[in-house]
Amino acid sequence: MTPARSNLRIDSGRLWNAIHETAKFGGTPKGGVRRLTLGPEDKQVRDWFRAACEAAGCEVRVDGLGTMFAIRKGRDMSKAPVGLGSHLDTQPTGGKFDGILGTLAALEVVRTLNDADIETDAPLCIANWTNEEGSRFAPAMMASAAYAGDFTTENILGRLDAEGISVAQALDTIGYRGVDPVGQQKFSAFVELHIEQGPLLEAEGKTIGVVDRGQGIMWYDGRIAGFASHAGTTPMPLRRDALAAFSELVLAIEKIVKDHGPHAVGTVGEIIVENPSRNVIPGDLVFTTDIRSPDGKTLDALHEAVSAAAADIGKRRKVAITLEQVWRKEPTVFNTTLVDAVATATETLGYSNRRITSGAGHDACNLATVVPSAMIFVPCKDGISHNELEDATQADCAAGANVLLHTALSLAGIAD
Ligand code: HGY
Ligand code: MN
Ligand code: MN
Repeated sequence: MTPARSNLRIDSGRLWNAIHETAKFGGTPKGGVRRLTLGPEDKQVRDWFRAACEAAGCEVRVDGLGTMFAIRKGRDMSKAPVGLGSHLDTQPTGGKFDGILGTLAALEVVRTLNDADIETDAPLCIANWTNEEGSRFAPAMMASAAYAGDFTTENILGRLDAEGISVAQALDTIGYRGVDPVGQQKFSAFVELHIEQGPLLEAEGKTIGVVDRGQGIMWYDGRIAGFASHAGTTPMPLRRDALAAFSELVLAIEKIVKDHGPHAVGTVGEIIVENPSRNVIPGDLVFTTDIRSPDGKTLDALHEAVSAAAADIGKRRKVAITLEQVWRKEPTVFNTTLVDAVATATETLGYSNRRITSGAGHDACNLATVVPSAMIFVPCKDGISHNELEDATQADCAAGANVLLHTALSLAGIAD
């Protein structure tokens, strides 16, 4: 690569401005972003993203699950593009960087190549994957999972949110149900930049995480059926209290996961008591659970132990506990050639770095099952994410985007 090319850097201020400009779509008083997938705020950011990509000379296409693909032409259009990007949807109490950094850094790569009048040999393609977060519709990384063949498009279109609205209806409401079949857009490789969403890089003073693995994930839908009765007249030994049973199960899950540690985590993030009332013993409730480990056998052991605990608690408390595993994502091993390309770009740029396993799931983890894929991490403040306090520095975002730029150039080649 000529010295001029090797000295190429993204425009840090432009990337930083784009991150903060899009943060207004769903911006919260606490400085976070609430942009649930396929809602009105997601439409706003999608429209912004489409306009920005088209202004940068990309052709924007949308597939049947709303995933957006912005293609920057290369010299040889017979070659499959190098994929970049991430997601623009957020958690209910999300931040400005989760997903957004990777998607806007990919746009910044295109803008930088335009400014430098550099044509790549293979085309580039920025992806904005629909519903990475999985908060409104399950599972997480939903559209990239369908792209990877884990679910049919029809199955995903029929998924319902808590109000009974389907993915199909939500896509139609915001006008992002595209005509391209899911999976039509091919890639020669896919590289995703993301904040670490954990504490390691910051604690070790490292600028870049060269991601070589990702945790496996299991999601459960749970239900407990006890018996609603009078809070004042029902003797304690006769109660079939669904909420008391749930409470015991939550602590049992926490203990089981800790006993399988240190590389296992478990969370019960949602519970809804049906027809709650202060003076009625809870009869019925539903809940969800998220359990993860980088090791597939540990996932199996966790599944067995948690299922046994639910059965034991249900029997002792005379309540019916159902724990349905609704999603299992196997642990990810990223493509070594691509991981090495990220490492080479990072070393050439002189950024401190370390290999790292991703605790969070990402679209690149799904892509990795069908396309050579890799990820780049940058630190986030105090390792906080999925929280309105989520924060990162302009310098680290720029560093990550520069690694993305030079990794993309090494993979796509430059047309001389
Ligand atoms: O759940 C995850 O790991 C991702 O943030 N959706
Ligand atoms: Mn994310
Ligand atoms: Mn997230």
